[in-house]
Amino acid sequence: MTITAEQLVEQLQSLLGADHARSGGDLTAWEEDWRQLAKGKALAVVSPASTAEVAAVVQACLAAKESGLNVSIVPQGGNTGLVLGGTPDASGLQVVVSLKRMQAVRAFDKQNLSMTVEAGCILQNLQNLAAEQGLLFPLSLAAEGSCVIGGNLATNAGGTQVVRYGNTRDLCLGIEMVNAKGEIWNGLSGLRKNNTGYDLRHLMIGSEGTLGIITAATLKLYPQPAATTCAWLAVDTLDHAVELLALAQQQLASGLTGFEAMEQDALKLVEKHMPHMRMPIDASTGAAFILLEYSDDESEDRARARLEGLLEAAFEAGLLTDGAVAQNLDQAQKMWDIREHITLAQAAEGLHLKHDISVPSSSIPAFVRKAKEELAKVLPDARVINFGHLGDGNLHFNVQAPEGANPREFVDTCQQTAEQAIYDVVASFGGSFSAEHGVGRLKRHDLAHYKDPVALGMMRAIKGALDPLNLFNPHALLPDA
Ligand code: FAD
Ligand code: 2HG
Ligand code: ZN
Repeated sequence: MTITAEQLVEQLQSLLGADHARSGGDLTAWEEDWRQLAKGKALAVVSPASTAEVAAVVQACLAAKESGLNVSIVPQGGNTGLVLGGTPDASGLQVVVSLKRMQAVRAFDKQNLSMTVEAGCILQNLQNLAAEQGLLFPLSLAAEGSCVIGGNLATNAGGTQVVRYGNTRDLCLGIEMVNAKGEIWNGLSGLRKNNTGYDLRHLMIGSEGTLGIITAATLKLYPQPAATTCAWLAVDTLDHAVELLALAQQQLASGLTGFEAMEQDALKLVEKHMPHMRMPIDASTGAAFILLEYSDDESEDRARARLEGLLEAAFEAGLLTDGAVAQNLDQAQKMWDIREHITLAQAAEGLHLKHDISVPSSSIPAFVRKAKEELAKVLPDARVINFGHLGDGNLHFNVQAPEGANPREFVDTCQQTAEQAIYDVVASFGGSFSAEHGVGRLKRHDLAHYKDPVALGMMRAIKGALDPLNLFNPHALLPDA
């Protein structure tokens, strides 16, 4: 006999208590994405407190699905995702499993440079925990006060330190998860070497909630650098920015921990919406600006000397038109604050189209020229807000509605036109239409169009084998067959 939606909700409430298995009432915080791009309707929002409770929730949903109820599960962390992967659709038949109550730090292993933490730990808390122990957990992004490590792993988040420490994938030694049978796999090995077959950890990382629920992870820690220093640099072309990157990589090697680029219009938007923020250099004076971070393992004096050495060489080579070096940590933080407020300034300006692309970093200037040219042919008045992680070849080539236009209407009517213009250029440079934010529900059609069909076929085979009933996040990542 089919288990009804009401019966499933009752069962979830008896498993977790009514406070932690909510149905009805205002569930906007879980049903709507951070950008307020779309609001769905959840059958229930459940907040398990342990891995065993996550498994029990999955088993209950699986039994309902097997009985004929078309229910599915959307895992959710901090709900800061930018591609609608963590919010339910409008069917009213999706159970949101929020991991936010699972915040335990299970182990902190100073000797082996690792920590084992539950999926709901807020990223910033983990950074602070490591710092209190004199160590570094380097994953860093503007949403770090709200996003949680399970969401970071599920999206393989990038952020601002990738140039030195890699993506979230590179920071994870092991995971614990609940699979589509409701079984728990404890893969929380802190081992740095383990060649015993397919690496299921890496299959889960970046799977966007489609293969299972990550409940805990063992993460890599690093020694803290002795000193970190920043410079804010003006360039007159992106060609010079890319030459500067090559010079910085050559001179600073692994000490280069951040290399962010912002075109003038992105900073103008921050000036407009956050007038209290002071630009280190007048934003009108450069075509683009670089926030360069250098970390030194020896001393502050050496950090300053090496950064100044690089800047001298860059000025001599004619790569910079102006530059400001942070004199202390407070000034460095203010530089990062400006960079990290671009997303908020864009949100304040209104709903917009995000294009989180990557190409080889050497191709960035040519890519930007061509993409702007192609976009202008189809949407001549649209405004490009371009910034990102230049050190990783990753740009947020975002497009804002024309001045005075209705942003929601613009997004609804122009998304496909803008995407096609931009992503075709991305593809011609051998790039990716999603560098770090993922695919979610928003970019499935792009995956269908741009992903290699053989790779897509193998992805479908994996999904079919691990989640044959399509219980986990069925409308995210993989396009319908
Ligand atoms: P959610 O948004 O809750 O979920 C994201 C996806 O992961 C969904 O598909 C969800 O189903 C799945 N998921 C969540 N938890 C689990 C779990 N435990 N098990 C299985 N699947 C799960 N991203 C970057 O990569 N780099 C950036 O620099 C960056 N900057 C940002 C700045 C701002 C201001 C904002 C709002 C977002 C930014 N993002 C960035 C995007 C977002 O923060 C990241 O994708 C982040 O990793 C999402 O974490 P979350 O906990 O909010 O996950
Ligand atoms: C960043 O790098 C984030 O700040 C968000 O990835 C980018 O707002 C965006 O498009
Ligand atoms: Zn980014």
